[in-house]
Amino acid sequence: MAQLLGNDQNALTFCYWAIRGLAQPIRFMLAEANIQVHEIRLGVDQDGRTHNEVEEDQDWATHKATLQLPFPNLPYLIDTSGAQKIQITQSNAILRYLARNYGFYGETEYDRVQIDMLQEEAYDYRNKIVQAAYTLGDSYPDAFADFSNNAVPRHVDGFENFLASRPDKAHFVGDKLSLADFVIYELMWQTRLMLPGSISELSRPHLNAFVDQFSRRPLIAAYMQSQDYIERPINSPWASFA
Ligand SMILES: N[C@@H](CCC(=O)N[C@@H](CS)C(=O)NCC(=O)O)C(=O)O
Repeated sequence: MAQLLGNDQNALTFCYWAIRGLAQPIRFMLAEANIQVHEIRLGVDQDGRTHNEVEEDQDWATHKATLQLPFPNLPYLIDTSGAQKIQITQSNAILRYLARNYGFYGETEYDRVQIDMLQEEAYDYRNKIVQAAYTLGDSYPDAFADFSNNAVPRHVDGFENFLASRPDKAHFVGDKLSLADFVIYELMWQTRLMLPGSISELSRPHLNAFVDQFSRRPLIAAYMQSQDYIERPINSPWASFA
């Protein structure tokens, strides 16, 4: 059982759990490109009822058996618009494919190097968010303290300082929206929720303004108002921080 969005005649099929997780920057990129997509959300029914962990595993196992992905994983993207069917797993590969197709991969080789570097830096930081969020029970406070004392200063200050040094503070690369902005937006938005006050006008003003500006882009704002938008959970509902 899964929740199906859009039309199965759409050339693009995108599948993930019914959480933000690794999918959210991809969903935002598709919204900003104004692309209609057939989306499959596992772990919920069509009417939105959340499945338990056993049902979740079963959802994915059953669905996976219907696919021929070379490296089965979630998220995956299938594009049937061209002569050759394109099937992609690995969220960063999906983001780069969409960014190349829809003009979010910079203008020059310099831009692309910056984008790649920022994307990997963001993924390192994301792994630390996930490590804390999925530490269960009595160990969570220590994991959270490690996250807030070490990961946040290292990575979030890195992004703040990078942005502060740029002529165009609304974008991480060049003077238009790029892949880097989608992934960094999502993680800064999560950081604000996990650690209130960590990204504010007082604490990290450039990131604070960047997050606000990104969320006011017309197509992004419209997506956030739509029924398809997932505000929470960020992580699996059973995580310590969801
Ligand atoms: N490096 C992979 C990690 C993918 C991953 O760990 N996916 C999780 C959800 S966040 C999953 O449930 N995968 C299904 C599986 O491992 O079979 C990516 O960035 O796409």
